[in-house]
Amino acid sequence: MDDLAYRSIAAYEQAKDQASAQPEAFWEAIANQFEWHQKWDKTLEYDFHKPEVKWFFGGKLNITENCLDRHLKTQPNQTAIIFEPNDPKETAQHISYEELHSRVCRVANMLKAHGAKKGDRICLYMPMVPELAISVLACARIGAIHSVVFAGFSAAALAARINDADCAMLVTADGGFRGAKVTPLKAIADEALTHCTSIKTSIVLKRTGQEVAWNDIDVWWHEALAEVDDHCPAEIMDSEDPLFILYTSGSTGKPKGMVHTCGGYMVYTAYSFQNVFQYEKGDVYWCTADIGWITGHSYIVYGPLAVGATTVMFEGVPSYPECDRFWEVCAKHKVNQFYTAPTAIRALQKHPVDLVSKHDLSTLKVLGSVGEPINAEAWHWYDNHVGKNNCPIVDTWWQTETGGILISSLAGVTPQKPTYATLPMPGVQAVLLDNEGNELADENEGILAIKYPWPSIARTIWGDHERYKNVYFSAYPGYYFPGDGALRDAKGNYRITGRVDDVVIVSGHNLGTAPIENALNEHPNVVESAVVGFPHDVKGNALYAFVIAKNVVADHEALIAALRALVAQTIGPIAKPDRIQVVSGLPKTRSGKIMRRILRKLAAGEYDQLGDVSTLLNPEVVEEIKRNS
Ligand code: 7RM
Repeated sequence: MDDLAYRSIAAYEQAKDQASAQPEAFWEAIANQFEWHQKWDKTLEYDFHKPEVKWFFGGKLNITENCLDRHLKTQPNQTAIIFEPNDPKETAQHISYEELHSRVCRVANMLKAHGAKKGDRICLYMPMVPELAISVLACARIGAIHSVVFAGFSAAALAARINDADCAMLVTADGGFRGAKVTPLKAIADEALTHCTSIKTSIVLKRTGQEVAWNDIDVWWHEALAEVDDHCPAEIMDSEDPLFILYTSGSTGKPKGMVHTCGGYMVYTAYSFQNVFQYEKGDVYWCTADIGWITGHSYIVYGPLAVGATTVMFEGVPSYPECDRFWEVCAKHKVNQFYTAPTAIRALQKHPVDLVSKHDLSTLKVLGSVGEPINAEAWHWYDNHVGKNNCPIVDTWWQTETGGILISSLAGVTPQKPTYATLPMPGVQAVLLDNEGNELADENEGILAIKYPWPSIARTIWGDHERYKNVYFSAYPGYYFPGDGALRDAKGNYRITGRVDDVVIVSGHNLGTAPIENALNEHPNVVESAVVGFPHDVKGNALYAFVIAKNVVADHEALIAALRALVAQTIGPIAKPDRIQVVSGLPKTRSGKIMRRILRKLAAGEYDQLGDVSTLLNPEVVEEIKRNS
């Protein structure tokens, strides 16, 4: 495969021009670099009003042949995955492309031996160990649709996702190591499965060695694997067959199962990986995300492997055993590209800088940021102390729904600007809209929208195409609406200002406020609740819950503790509100709609920006909330 990256500003400009003049020819040339069993009949078919998007339609391929088999001819001994365990005393693993290919084929055969077939949904609820990446690829090998559920999610959240996709199989582990904690994954999965009927087999990887309960459907990974060999021809897939489902929260209670398909997703993740990070053969690249999020799917597994890169997988957390773990690992594995989230940077920035400076970070060439807007202070700390003012920073804007990075600078090729994601990638047509859906020109602020498809756009929400249409294509007909606001400078650089809907990004995690409210409302003593985000110096945003109690409670602290536990149990610990205030009422319009805008101001302590509250049904509660906050 040729180098997919534009290595100079001239090459970039040329690509940008071609992409806007002849978008289909532009993407065809990129798609032609991959191995297809059969070339496509139609490059693009789309209608944002329907909505419908098809890329490389009629093409036949298997993404794992592009991520694995193809590299065996040219670089079988190249390291594909470097696994850095949670415990630094445990030996790191280097898995070559040849070994990865063999292990993926073997696991693929294990899945098949237990009944998995093309089109089945397989839920993966696993720690960040190589077997997770291998399971992802094994599903893709046999044409099964993987649905990875982040191992920090609760039993209830896991059950809801298994049931929504009607998964036939679960792959999990006895437990997972994360910092000083051990998560009892098998026990959580067992609890989840009491609410699920579709799972016929549950394969259990031994990771921690802890005691686990055993059920009829359970199979040990190592025992099942011993029964199969590593010869597994790839299932030939249509370009538009689903590759995976990944859930992301929405503004109503139910998570949205975003569906990505084989051909377009492969082309776009490889293209964006290579261009944004300017990866060069032999470099060591590390993305610190979890494979349970889209960042891990696209930029730990598929994008890097599609271009034959060496990708680091880290099991642990930045603060274990000490708060210099990231820098220690960068030095240990001689990392060249490092990709993390602003929330991690802000947390690490609080510690003495010698925790960074004592490590040799001289191999670093590129730094990346993802998940939320990066504030100026964090940007400069990252630039000064980690990059030593010598590494371009790519601030990458994208979503679960977009599959890959849509707005970012290309490291060292296009100009960076602190706090700006900068320019759309060649082939991505971003615009700013006003509230009426008119395109805004020049320097401006408005609603971010995309007016032409790119190959990795999610094709639907699993089982609910109507919702897909309503959420992304109805507010501004003819455009894809991501739900973010942005401003644009005179040079066309975008700065993402944040969500314009009811999703709050906490420590880089996209949390819908509605499911959290639903969880709070489950408590017998809660009448109603409203959850909003407020600025937090480490997490970016934190959650503030306003709760109306049924009975006048003497002990607010006990109720608050119970509510936090309830949210952790229903959704997961990351969704626990930082603040919970018991109130006698919520500010409402006369038609009964909660005024979240006012709650956001109250949560942020911006009392002088409340605006006119006299039109409220109950203006007195605003005073009460202020008094008791
Ligand atoms: C990749 C990911 C998506 C939401 C998105 C934004 C926010 C992500 C940036 C960002 C400002 C960035 N997928 N977001 N990246 N905001 N600058 N570079 O995070 O589906 O989990 O979240 O995250 O609001 O809509 S996600």
